[in-house]
Amino acid sequence: VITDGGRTIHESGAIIDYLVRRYGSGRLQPAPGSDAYDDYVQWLHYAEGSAMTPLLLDMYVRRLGEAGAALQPRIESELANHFGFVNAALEGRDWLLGSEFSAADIQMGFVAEAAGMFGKLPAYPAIRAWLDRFRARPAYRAAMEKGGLSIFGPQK
Ligand SMILES: N[C@@H](CCC(=O)N[C@@H](CS)C(=O)NCC(=O)O)C(=O)O
Repeated sequence: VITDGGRTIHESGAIIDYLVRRYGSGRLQPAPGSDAYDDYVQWLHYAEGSAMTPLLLDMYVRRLGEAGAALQPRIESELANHFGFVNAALEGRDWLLGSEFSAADIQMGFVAEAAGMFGKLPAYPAIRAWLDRFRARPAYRAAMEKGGLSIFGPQK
């Protein structure tokens, strides 16, 4: 949640969209109306709307031990489905939209960090390489120093 100019905005994708539109001066997003913009909006929704779901289920269901074992195959197949999709989208490109870094990378970046923390990335080298690329960006490093990602524990 952010509050800006007396307005409160919630939902991470909407917050990113708000900040980019209001303060981005045209940076970090493709031209509205372009095909790339449609892809950009899709990634903003996909991150928390779809990709995070199997990661969270995996985290919670593991805590059930044997009681959750019957659910694990379905969770594993959804992890492979989503992370295979993201990995394929990143193969042969630096950023989700191609050669230009965008706020879609920022929004999806948290998914990649979480997947890394849960030890899921060895099977997805394109996601791993992309994670390393955005971790190397000075602005990302500054954000990590300020906010960090400690909610999920140490990184793997
Ligand atoms: N609608 C929210 C969803 C945020 C959310 O629940 N994120 C999950 C995955 S990143 C989370 O932090 N879960 C931790 C937990 O439930 O313990 C948004 O996108 O702003």
